[in-house]
Amino acid sequence: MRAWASEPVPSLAARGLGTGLALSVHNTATGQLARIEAAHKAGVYVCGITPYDATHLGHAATMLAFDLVQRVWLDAGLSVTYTQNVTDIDDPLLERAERDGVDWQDLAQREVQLFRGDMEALRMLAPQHFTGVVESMDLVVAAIERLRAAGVTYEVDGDLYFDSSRDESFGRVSRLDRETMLGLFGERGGDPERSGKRDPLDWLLWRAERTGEPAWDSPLGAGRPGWHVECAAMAVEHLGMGFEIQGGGSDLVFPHHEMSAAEAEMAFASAPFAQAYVHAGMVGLDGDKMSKSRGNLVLVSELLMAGVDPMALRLALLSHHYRTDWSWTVADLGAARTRLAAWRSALSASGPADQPGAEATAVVEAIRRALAEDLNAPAAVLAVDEWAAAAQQGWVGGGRTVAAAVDALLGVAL
Ligand code: 5CA
Ligand code: ZN
Repeated sequence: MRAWASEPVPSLAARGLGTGLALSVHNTATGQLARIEAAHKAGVYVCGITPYDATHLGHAATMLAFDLVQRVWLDAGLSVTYTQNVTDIDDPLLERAERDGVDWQDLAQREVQLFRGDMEALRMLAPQHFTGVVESMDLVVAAIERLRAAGVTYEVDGDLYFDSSRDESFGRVSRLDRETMLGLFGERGGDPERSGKRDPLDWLLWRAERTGEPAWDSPLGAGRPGWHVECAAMAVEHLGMGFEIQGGGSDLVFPHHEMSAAEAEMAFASAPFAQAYVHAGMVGLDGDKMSKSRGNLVLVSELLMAGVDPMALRLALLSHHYRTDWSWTVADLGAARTRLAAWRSALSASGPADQPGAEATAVVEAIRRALAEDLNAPAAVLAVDEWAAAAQQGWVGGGRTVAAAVDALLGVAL
C-alpha cells in the first residue's frame, strides 16, 4: 500500500562531520547488546498496526525506536530498506467493524490513513515497503505451502497448524520456559486449549473459511492466514532471510516473533530469520498498559488536533529510553514543550555562523555515541540540552550544525 511522505534526512558527512558509528542494539534472542554488522545496506522489519483504531502513544513510541535505528544507519552511510506491515485482516478488525456496523475494509482504510498522517507529523521515515496482508495474500499462501511441503504442518478440522515439535530451535527468540510460553500464547491470540492439536503451543497457519467471514481462495482451500506467518512471509519477501533487525513492541516477543522466526526458518530452510530481534518497551497511561481493549488510549491524532506541536510530542517520546516500560502523563508534554522552546531559542541565539565549531562538533559526536549504544535517545537529548544552555548564554555557537544533527539523528525539526 502507499506509504506516507517523509522529508530527506540531512547528511552530516556533507557538512564535514564525518560518518556516524555502527549501531549496537539489545538483541532479545541473546539478552545482550549486538553490534549490527552491515557493510553497505541494512534492512529492518517493523510489525505495524492492526488498523481498527487510531495510533496511540505506545505505537508511536515503538515506531520511533525503529526510526532512530534507520537514522543511525543512514548517518553511518548505509543504504536502508525499511519494511513495515499492516495487519489489515484479523479478528479484532472484524469484531470492531461488526460492532460499529461498518465494512472492515473501510475501517482499515480509514485507520491506515489516520496512521499515515500521524507518522508524517511525527517525522517518522517512510518505509520503502508499507505492506498489507490482503495485498500480500499470494506470498503468504506460498509460504504456508512451503511449510506444508516441508512436512511440518497438520490439519485440525480443516484448519492447518504448524507442528512446533518439528522445530528444534523453537524458543530461539524469547528463550522462555514452556509454562510462560503457554500463558502468553493464551493471552496473545493463541489457542492453547483447542482440542485435536498435537501440542497446545502448535499454532494456526491457515483458518478454513467460516460463515460470514472474509476468505481467500487458495490451494489450501478457502480461508485466511494465521497472524505469524503473514509477517514471516512479508519480511522475507521484502528483505530476504538474515536481514538485520526484526522489530516491534515487547508484547510481540512471544508468541509473534518466536513463531514468525520458526516459520521463516522452516519455510525457507535457512537461518537466521533476522540477525537481531529488537523490542521496544510498553507505554502505559498512569500505570496501566495502553491498549485498545483497556480503553486508556492517548491518541496521537487527538493530541495533534488539540494543537500540540508534533515536535514537542516527538521530544516527549525521545526522553524515554526505548527499552523501558513507561507511563504517559501530561507532565511529559509540558517538559517537552519547555525543552523544544529552549532548543529553538538557543538556535536563534547562537547566531548565523555555518561553521561546525568545536562545541557543535562535540554535541554531534555525543548524539552519535548515545544513539549507537542501544539507541540512548535520552542521553542524546541531554547533550543537546547542555549545548542549548551554553548557547543561550552566548558561550557557544554552531547552531546550524546542531540543528542539522538534531534533524538527521533525532528527527526533530527546530
Ligand atoms: N499488527 C500487529 C503486529 S504484526 C500489532 O501488534 N498491531 S498493534 O496495532 O497492536 O501494534 C502495533 C505496534 O505497536 C506493534 O509493534 C506493537 O508491539 C506496538 N505496541 C502496541 N501497543 C503498545 C504499547 N502500549 N506500547 C508500545 N508499543 C506498543
Ligand atoms: Zn508482525
